[in-house]
Amino acid sequence: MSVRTIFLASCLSLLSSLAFAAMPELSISIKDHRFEPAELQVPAGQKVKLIVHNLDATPEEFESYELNREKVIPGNSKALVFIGPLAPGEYPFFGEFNQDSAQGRLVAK
Ligand SMILES: [Cu+2]
Repeated sequence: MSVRTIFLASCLSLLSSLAFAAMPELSISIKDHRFEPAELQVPAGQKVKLIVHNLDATPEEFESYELNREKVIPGNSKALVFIGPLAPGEYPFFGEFNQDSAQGRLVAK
């Protein structure tokens, strides 16, 4: 094995251990065109898995300019949104199909 091969092998094992490291998982629901909870705390500096449960019968779109994410979630289903790593701060999001009521924010600490 060359030095380069050993280097690549150790990079690969590092990558796979990172991939299997527990990623913080958070759940949020959409009900009556509102997010519950409307504010979520997330750890700063880490990738986070957000599970968005749409309990309404109608589709909603999770959207955030600050997070650079948008995802349509059909009625009565769920979707995963991977977020971060985020700098500490506040990141508003909204439901694009019901912006009057569906408003929320992530607070990264
Ligand atoms: Cu959109």
